[in-house]
Amino acid sequence: KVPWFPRKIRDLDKCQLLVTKYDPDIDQDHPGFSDPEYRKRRCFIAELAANYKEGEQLPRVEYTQEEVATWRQVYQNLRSIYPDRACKQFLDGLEQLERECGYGEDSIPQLRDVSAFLKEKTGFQLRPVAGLLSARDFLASLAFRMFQCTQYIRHASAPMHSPEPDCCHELLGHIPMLADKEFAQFSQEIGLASLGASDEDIERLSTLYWFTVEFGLCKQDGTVKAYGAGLLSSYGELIYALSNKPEYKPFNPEETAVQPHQDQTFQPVYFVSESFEDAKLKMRHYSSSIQRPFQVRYDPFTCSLEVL
Ligand code: H2B
Ligand code: FE
Repeated sequence: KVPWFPRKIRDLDKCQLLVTKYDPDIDQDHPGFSDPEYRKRRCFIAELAANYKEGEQLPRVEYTQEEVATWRQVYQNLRSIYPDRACKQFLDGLEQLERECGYGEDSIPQLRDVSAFLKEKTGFQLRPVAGLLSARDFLASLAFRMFQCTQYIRHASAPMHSPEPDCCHELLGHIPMLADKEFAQFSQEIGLASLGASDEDIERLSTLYWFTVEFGLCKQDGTVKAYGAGLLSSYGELIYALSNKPEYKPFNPEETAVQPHQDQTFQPVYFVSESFEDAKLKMRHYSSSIQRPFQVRYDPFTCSLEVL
């Protein structure tokens, strides 16, 4: 039996299954666990996402001075090491965001503005999400060029690390890459491959997503650069990943899909692609090997899927 999957963009309102992991209300090790103010704030922002319905204006959040101070620290630190370590698509996207979308250290960009920016560049759009989503729901939204984005920020006591996605991770790690046409297509294709797939195939696609979109490295002009959002939003891991201390393996979906991984500390191994083009072609080949009793095609005019 084929698991349910969204057919039209409105169905993404039903793709909101949260995974309770690193929850500041439950997890005693969360940096915000013993800060009732922070937990209240998180609940408020989570409510905005929970009440959001497809087609509505994205909620704006009035960030506090303390939140902006955290953002500033993250922005300054990372911005200073991007030029040597980030791939050129990322740097190009970030520069455009700085010029055209108000990116900078002085304010946290609003999802509404960023979504409008991306829509013009690659057709990607954003919707707010309350926290960590199930892999199936998260990947399904990519099929529609929709990126589910958290809107809260990490706790001020730990600006350099967040155990869960937060707006620094989304806005600095993911968004500049989603402004690149080829990367946008790569992301959507992973999403399309996930629709109606078995739990085992979702697990493998999720691992591939992890070692590419989150922690991927690629060759550019003879050196290795980062394109993964988990790297581009973590000062410590971005330096570590390119330090020659970890293990490097060539990106090869069959092998990468079954590589064990964890999210507690830095990755012990990273996968290096020859180029985006190469990663995309290899992923496409892998995806076509996933057994499904139907084919899907995305219709950009209606933002819906044709199931053949
Ligand atoms: N949920 C949210 N909110 N953001 C993510 O970046 C994210 C997610 N990534 N759920 C997913 C899981 C990813 O790690 C893969 C697909 O499992
Ligand atoms: Fe992410």
